[in-house]
Amino acid sequence: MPGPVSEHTVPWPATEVERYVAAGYWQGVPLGHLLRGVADRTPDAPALVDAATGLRLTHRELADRADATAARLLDLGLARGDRILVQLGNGGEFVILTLACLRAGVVPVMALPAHRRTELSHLAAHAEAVAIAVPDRMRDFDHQALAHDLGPGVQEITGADWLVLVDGDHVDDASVDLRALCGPGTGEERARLEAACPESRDVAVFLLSGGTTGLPKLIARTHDDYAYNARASADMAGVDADSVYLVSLPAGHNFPLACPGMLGVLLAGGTVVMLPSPEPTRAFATIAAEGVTHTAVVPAVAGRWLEHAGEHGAPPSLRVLQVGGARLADELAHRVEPVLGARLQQVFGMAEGLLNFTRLDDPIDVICTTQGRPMCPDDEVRLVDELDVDVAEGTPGSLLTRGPYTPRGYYRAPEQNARAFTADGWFRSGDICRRTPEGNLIVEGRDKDMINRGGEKISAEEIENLVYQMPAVGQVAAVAMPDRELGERVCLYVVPRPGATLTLDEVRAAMAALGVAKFKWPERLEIVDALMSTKVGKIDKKALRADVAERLAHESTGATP
Ligand code: OOB
Repeated sequence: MPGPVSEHTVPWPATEVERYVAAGYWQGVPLGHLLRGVADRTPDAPALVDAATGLRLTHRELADRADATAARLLDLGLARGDRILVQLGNGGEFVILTLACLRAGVVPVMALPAHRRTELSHLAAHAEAVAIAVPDRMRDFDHQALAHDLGPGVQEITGADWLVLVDGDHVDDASVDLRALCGPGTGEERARLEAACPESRDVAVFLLSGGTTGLPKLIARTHDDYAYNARASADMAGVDADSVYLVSLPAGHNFPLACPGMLGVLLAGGTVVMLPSPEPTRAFATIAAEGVTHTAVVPAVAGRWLEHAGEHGAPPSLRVLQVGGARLADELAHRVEPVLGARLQQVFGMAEGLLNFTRLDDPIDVICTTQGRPMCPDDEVRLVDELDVDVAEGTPGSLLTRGPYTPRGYYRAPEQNARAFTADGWFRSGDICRRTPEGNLIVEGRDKDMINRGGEKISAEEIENLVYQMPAVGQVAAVAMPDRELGERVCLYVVPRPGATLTLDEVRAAMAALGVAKFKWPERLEIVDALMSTKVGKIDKKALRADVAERLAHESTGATP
């Protein structure tokens, strides 16, 4: 049977725990209990709107549904501490199921709708999941069939049954109907759940790391730390009971989940509106119809929204637009307030913890040209050189951090932890930042081998490992190429084996056959005789990035390199 989660998490040292409790960051109350408390205080206030189905629930109705769903999860045989992969679109079921998990102590592993066999089978195996929640179909893909296909492989590892919960009109006999599972209950489930609620130090959710290693790592966020994450973020964004927050980024990302996202807004007694995508026409119509006051987007979406607002006008209710996940160009930042009529809040965060925000009342220059400063007075941030020595004030350095909502290690990953964390518990974010005299951070680059495609993080090593499975490939390097729309896309440099040839279409077909999320598929291929290397013989990614940038620049001016 799957082992307990706590065996493989890295706890904060006892002295830090004491400090975080004494300071009031960790309140000792599990998230499900906190949300139930909100429902008790403001039962009739609106809590959830599913813009696609029209479902509307008050805080009491949502809490009751969460309890009813939690009880049904337990009836299905799930137990506190069990893991469930959640791969749902942005809808009511995502919210109800997530809250039900928090209530029952079942730990959701936040997969993305774009994930396919490769990602899901790894996540299920690594988390030793006993269940998965998927849509029946989404964008022409049969998620239900894949979910069942994963079963035997996962069961071999866990030795437990594999449950497939399906959201949609076509639920197979072998699946559990998620809509029915998330339906109203009798109102009597509450006592049962309160008798068996998780501890506040338990793992509440597993987030996925942005990824620099071969396979994505899991980040175990506890009830205590994640509740603080959500609550303090709500303060940063000026969210209160009157706030209406739109979720249009994939809801399982930390940003729309808890920064403040769905959880922070619900904890504040506000309303969460779920929308399947940030496509501007639909998003603007929803913002106007629901009186949305706050939302979070990545820079690529902010750009599309600005363009759309320029032509069609902006929805009047929006007060705060949070932008994060990738560096926002100063030029776009300056247009947010005049064009959208909303205050811009830059958010430089990571699923591993640390969150930086520009404050709503910061000077406009700070808001538009920096990525803000840490949310918590007890966030520790150092900027260091290659030897982990602090750099001089004002010069760029690699960001290390510790704090009350930054776990001390990845889940079940001692080898990666030895590299990603220092011996005294600092997380190496891999971001190169500079600190302004006022204490704000500017993200200037990174020293991690990752490609940031419009906010979706892609590990170069993961792509390279996959491409190495192709017989035609002798040597490969995946690097970021600049892109006007998404910031970066994946470019592949390949040295073919003698006599072999390779096309981009073949690489993409191989990715499809392996079942890799489409956002990771390379979008350009350079066939070369040799890969540029550094003096010590390592592949010179910096030179390769410069090379592709130069090629693109030449192509756009029509010149040949
Ligand atoms: C957010 O979280 P992740 O885990 O998907 O990615 C974290 C990484 C950071 O280490 C940094 O490299 C990059 O994404 N990043 C930014 C940024 N926000 C994130 N780079 C430049 N400017 C920014 N504003 O992306 C995330 C988590 C919570 C809130 C917001 C974003």
